[in-house]
Amino acid sequence: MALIEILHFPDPRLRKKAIPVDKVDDQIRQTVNDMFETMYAAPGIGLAATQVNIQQQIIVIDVSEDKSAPVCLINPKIITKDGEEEMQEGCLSVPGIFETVRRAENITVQALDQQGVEYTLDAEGLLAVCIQHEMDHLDGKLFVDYLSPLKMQRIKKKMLKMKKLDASEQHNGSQSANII
Ligand code: GNR
Ligand code: NI
Repeated sequence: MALIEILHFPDPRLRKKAIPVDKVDDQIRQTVNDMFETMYAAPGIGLAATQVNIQQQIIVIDVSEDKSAPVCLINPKIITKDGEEEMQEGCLSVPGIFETVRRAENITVQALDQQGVEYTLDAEGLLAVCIQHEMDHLDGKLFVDYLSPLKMQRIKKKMLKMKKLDASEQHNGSQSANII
């Protein structure tokens, strides 16, 4: 098992489109395990392969409070969606930003599990929102894309500023970072 580095907006690699997995083999299963570990460590309720610079259609999710409901979606397809719902969203690739996004309320999704077995999942509430958020990632899309251009620009500036600060702290060492 290993933690994988999560890319941050506006990294252009977050815009790459994932390709379908053609065979769920041991290497894919290893990637899924590493993604679960990375998601739980973050901590987050979902992670798409795109966020860890892997361009394959792999998603891991756990919306439970006690890590008791791991869900793996490989090559997911939304079969039906209905209703509308607004929810405050966040993203591990856009840390510290929380904004309201409107999505379908109920979805049915078909995917392969970690064993490569096809299954169908009916989802509502947070799980439905999370699946749609993760499927957007596989398509190179981020939740900030739904915001106004002004808001998006502000977030981009904030992220670039944070990255600069991070880099200078790395350069100066943690001692100087601590006394700020
Ligand atoms: O951890 C996460 N929380 C979250 C909250 C509301 C809507 C979506 C999410 S997904 C996010 C993890 C993440 O960035 N997945 O791509
Ligand atoms: Ni995200």
